[in-house]
Amino acid sequence: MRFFFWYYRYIPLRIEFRMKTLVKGACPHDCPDTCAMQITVENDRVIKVNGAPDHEPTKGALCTKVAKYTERLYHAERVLHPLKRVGQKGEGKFEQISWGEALDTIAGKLTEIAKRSPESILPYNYAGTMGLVQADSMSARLFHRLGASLLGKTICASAGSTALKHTYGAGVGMQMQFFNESKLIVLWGTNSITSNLHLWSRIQDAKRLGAKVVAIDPYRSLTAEKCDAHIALLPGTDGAFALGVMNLLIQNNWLDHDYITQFSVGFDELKERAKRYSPEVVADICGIEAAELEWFAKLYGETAVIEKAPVAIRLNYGMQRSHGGGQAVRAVACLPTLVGAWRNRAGGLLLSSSGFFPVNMASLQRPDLLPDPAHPPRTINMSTIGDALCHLGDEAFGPKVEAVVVYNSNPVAVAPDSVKVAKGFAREDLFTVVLEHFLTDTCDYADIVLPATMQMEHLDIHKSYGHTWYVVNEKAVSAPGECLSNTEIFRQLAKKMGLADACFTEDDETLLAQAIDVDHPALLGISREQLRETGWFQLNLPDAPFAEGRFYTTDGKCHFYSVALEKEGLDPLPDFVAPIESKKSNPSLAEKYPLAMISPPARNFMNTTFANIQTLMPKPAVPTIEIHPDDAILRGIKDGQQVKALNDRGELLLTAIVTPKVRKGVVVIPSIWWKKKAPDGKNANELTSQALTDLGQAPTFYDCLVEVLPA
Ligand SMILES: Nc1nc2c(c(=O)[nH]1)N[C@H]1C(S)=C(S)[C@@H](COP(=O)(O)OP(=O)(O)OC[C@H]3O[C@@H](n4cnc5c(=O)[nH]c(N)nc54)[C@H](O)[C@@H]3O)O[C@H]1N2
Ligand SMILES: Nc1nc2c(c(=O)[nH]1)N[C@H]1C(S)=C(S)[C@@H](COP(=O)(O)OP(=O)(O)OC[C@H]3O[C@@H](n4cnc5c(=O)[nH]c(N)nc54)[C@H](O)[C@@H]3O)O[C@H]1N2
Ligand SMILES: [Mo]
Repeated sequence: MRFFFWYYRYIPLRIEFRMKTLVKGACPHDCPDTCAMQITVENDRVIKVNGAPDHEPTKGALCTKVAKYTERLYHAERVLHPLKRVGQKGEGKFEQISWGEALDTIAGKLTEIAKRSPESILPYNYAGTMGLVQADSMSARLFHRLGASLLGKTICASAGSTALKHTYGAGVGMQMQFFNESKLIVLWGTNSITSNLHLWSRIQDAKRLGAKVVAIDPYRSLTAEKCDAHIALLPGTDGAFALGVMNLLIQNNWLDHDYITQFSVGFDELKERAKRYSPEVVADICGIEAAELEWFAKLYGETAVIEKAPVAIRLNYGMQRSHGGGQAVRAVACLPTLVGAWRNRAGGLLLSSSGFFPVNMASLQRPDLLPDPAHPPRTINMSTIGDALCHLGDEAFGPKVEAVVVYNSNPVAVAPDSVKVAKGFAREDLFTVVLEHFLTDTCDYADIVLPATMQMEHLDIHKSYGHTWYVVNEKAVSAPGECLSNTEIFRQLAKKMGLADACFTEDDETLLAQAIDVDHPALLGISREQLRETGWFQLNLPDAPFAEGRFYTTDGKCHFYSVALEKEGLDPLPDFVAPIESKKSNPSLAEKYPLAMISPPARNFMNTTFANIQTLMPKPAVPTIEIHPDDAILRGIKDGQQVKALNDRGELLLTAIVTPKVRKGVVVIPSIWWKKKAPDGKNANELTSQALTDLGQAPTFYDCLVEVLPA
């Protein structure tokens, strides 16, 4: 809905020329906050982007990146026309072509491959926009209809989401608006100020009301710095820490026996398992003092059980990017159940809220269009795209990939083991199409680049993984140049390919209506019209959804012991699963490459999005690596010096920042840079591996040993 007001309200004669419109938007980016935006439009141009003041999670504030959205929207380097490659793959040389030529070329190529070997076509997409309409609706229908390979969408959260599924039944937890009432908040593997700003403001409210805040993170992040305590364990050792806490909770009887008996499964088995993790064992694995663990367990246990005060854990994805990330999330997820923290709305754990949303994915994506839905095509894991594109095909793998269509993602920069990814995309016999806003590292390998609309130029609706409101995004302005929305591009492509199914003509309004199931109890009392009028809708949920069990598992209980995992031949109990690359688990590798590298988000980037906006560049605008003073001295590295980080997969140039903010033995590369913006055309993923996690087949970005040397 649009609201009109006068620019010069006392000069009504000029209203026709000076009318401003306020349009309701949703921030499209891959962030838990999913802000409601207020877009100010004048003469079909966005002149300002604000946070909606009356949307509870947003509270009128946006992060620095999105507050500057007009710089991204009206950027001089935006892709405005279809392009075809004229240089070598990777060179990034293009010339403008017409939509007709672009669609004819793509339709011809995909039709020919689909006839012969449909699984040789691969869509590659992620969360460049999280909108239910623009992310993967019309596109999924088209690829399903062709029988293309399916994509395993694992690159971000699947270790954690699989872990939660096997513990709580779904990606559900406590609600962000109650964190301000918590008395103890644990920020576990998350840098809230960077990646979850609107939760941070609640945490500050809680602090003012006397809450203690503890960070568990190998790095003294901006957030950790502002906490009351910081436990700097080694990367990938959280599972051991959580089991150590459990062991002490049990030994000291800091437990809510009633809650455990009524609402959990497998306490006795868990108790046995936890016994293996004495403070000494944990201290050794995590590289901390036993006293740190003892202090933390006492604080958590006593606050919850003796004081009966609400204790909250904000778990985020940092800790699940190591090989044992899945079981580590399971271990942490058991803690609030042991102390009965769920009884209070300000207690429990939040990793993701996305499981609360009743989204109608089947309507949007139409898997029934598959040639044989009972025998779906193979799934290619996006986290091992390097190996997949380099594979020439065999019995086990199936046919080699011959065409890849990329949208809402930048795999050449974000996928692990980048040398292989680039090598795969450089294959001369691979046909690559990229739908984009900018000429990213991935576009450089494309045969055809298609100009896509940005959020203010199309319609959408969003769920959130950090709060429980649907947020609608109305189209605010016309698209520039020849840009088309993702949905429109796939509609036109389907038409060119002669796909006659009626679903390929459905417009965005229809898709939006299909996305949400207004008859679901969580949406009780809302109509689609009202949703559009207000711009957002808070799901109907109890304040404390698990106060009396009612987890999303089949029996409504929290599964310490998971029969489902056991049936898959996996460990039914949470455990510490060591990193693949660490001093303890792989001493010979550590001899060559002794430093554990993590590459978490830089504050002003959103993955690689915004990493081409001049005013958001860090100062100095060069990729950096943070290293502990002791590790630096050992290597003769001085602050500000050029260094190279390397391992068997590759090497890259960085500027060293010598700082005690990283613990000894760890280095931090704030990410994710556009490779081509770096002096050597590389980023942190030159060093990361394609190894996967224990659960969920997710990448292990932070399970990566390197050496750092003066350049
Ligand atoms: N500004 C900004 N915001 C973002 C993003 C962005 O790129 N920029 N990315 C978005 C996306 S896609 C996601 S998935 C989320 C990610 O959200 P988070 O998972 O909260 O990511 P970070 O804020 O980097 O916090 C991760 C923290 O985990 C720490 N860490 C690394 N390894 C370990 C470990 O083994 N154990 C523990 N305990 N801590 C560890 C890192 O040092 C870092 O401080 O953020 C989203 N929000
Ligand atoms: N080393 C290292 N690597 C990482 C991570 C890390 O912490 N360290 N984090 C990982 C994580 S958590 C994630 S989620 C992934 C993220 O990886 P990606 O999902 O690839 O995220 P982005 O790099 O932001 O790329 C999204 C692209 O989509 C485009 N886009 C946005 N909206 C639209 C649209 O409406 N239409 C079209 N056609 N395009 C659009 C943007 O311009 C942008 O180029 O990266 C992973 N890679
Ligand atoms: Mo992510």
